[in-house]
Amino acid sequence: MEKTLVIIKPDGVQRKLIGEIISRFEHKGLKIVGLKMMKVSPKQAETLYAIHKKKQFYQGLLKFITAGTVVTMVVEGIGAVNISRKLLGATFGADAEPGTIRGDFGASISYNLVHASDSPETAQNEIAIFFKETEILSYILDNLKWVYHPSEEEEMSS
Ligand code: 3AN
Repeated sequence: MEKTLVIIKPDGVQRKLIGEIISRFEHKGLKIVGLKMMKVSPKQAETLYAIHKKKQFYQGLLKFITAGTVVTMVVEGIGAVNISRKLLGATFGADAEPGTIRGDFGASISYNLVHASDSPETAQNEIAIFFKETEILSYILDNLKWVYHPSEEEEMSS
C-alpha cells in the first residue's frame, strides 16, 4: 500500500483550511495514517527542499515553510502519491484548475497551501523527515470495500 507525505503549509493553517484540506483526502478515499501539528525546523526544511537548493526561490521556500504552524500527515492508498498530487492541482493557485485544493483556495504565485510528495521514493524520504515509524498507524477502515474493487484487495492487504 502506497504512502505519501502531505503538509498543510503555514498559509493553509492561517487561512483556517485545515479541516477543508484534510476532508479532500478523506473524501477521495485515501486513509490518514499519521497526523500532527508542528513547526518545521530549519534543518527539516533544508532536507525537504534539498532538491531546490540551487533555485533562486530556495531561501524564500525555507522562510515560508518555517514561518508558522503546519500540519503534516501521512496519507495511504493505492496510488496515493499520484492521487494526492492531482488533489493539489498545479503548483500555484493562479494556474490550478478549480476543483483542486490550490485551484479552489489559492490565488498566489508563491503561497500554495499544501505540499505532497512527487514520487513514491521521495515520499519515503519525506515521511522519515517528520514521522517516526511508531507515529504511523496501521488500522482498518471498514468502508474500504466500497472504495476499491475486490480485484484490488490483494494490494489493499499488502
Ligand atoms: P509542487 O509543490 O507542485 O510539487 P515544485 O516541486 O515544482 O512544486 O516546487 C516545490 C515548491 O517550490 C513549490 N511547492 C513552491 O512552493 C516552490 N516553487 C516552485 N516554483 C517556484 C517559483 N517559480 N517561485 C517561487 N516558489 C516556487
